[in-house]
Amino acid sequence: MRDKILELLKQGQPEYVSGEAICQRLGVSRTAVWKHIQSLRSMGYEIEAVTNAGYRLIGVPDRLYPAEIGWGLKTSFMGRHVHYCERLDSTNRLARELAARGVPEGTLVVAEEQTGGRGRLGRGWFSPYAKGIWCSLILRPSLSPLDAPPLTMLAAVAVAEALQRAAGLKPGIKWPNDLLAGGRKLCGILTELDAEVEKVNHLIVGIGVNVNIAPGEFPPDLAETATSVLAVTGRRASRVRLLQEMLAALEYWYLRWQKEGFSPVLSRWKEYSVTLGRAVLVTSHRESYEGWAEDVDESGSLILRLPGGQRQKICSGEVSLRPLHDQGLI
Ligand code: BT5
Repeated sequence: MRDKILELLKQGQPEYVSGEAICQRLGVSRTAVWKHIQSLRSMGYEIEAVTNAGYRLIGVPDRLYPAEIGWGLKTSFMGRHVHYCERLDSTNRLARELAARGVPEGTLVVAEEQTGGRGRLGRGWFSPYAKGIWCSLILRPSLSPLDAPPLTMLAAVAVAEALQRAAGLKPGIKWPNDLLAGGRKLCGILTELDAEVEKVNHLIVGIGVNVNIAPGEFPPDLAETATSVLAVTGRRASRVRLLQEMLAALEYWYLRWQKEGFSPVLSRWKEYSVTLGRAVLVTSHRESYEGWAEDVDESGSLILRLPGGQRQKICSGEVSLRPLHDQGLI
């Protein structure tokens, strides 16, 4: 009911919507409307109430409320079911639980703050309150676990496009799926699988985007390596708008990938790549390789040209980009 009242106020903007009209449209009493208006105000909505005119929405809080995400969202299933939490240990952890309970494909878990945000290999993810997008999506593609890596690259492409559309910032993608701006990390993606030998049951795509974190707000260990939309552009960006663009781009590429395979995603990925054509150091399991990042193949693996001339295929690992001045490129 509260969200329906909010919708009427949004539709009415910038005019007043009379209390009477709300009562009639929704079949509730004046007192009930008043209670919901109070509840919206306590959530941070600014609503003017004027006798004989009605209610007018004049300010929307900077929160990733489901009603905000849904307003103007251009997807058919991605992000159509939202689990919102103000504070959560990890959106990936909750998404996993929900996926096991059978929630629909495209369900989104989003938190204003994560107290135990996770990176890969047990690392942490800094996720301060209302300053980023900390979210996880539940997908149920029919594929074998071996074919999952391209989906993470697909997510990186979608977030890169969304950043361009919503914040006017063109990030680079470092293989396989870190988004960088000015050489610093802007977004990280953590994909977790629940699979049997032959078949993926569900996949959790966890995405963390630093949006309105001021440069001085990063903890010391990230001060030199992390960045945010605010730090790069000098402007605060709308997290709701950015998330809506992310969901739209994710749905677009996910459907396209199901119809046409990985090829179109890979070409788009290459347009954003800051790894290919550069000297890199790759640490993979216990081995590390230095070489020239030559290509990414149809399975999402990185193809390195080693100093001896042989090619080395790498399925997973960490890439350090060698500074351009060490490569004689600048
Ligand atoms: C990642 O791991 O880049 C994946 C991060 C995924 C985070 C999202 S947030 C929503 C969802 N729920 C979760 O619990 N997680 C996902 P990795 O490549 O392992 O990078 C982790 C490393 O990045 C850390 O060890 C830090 O050095 C650095 N780091 C931590 N927080 C950061 C931040 N906010 N911005 C940039 N770098 C960060």
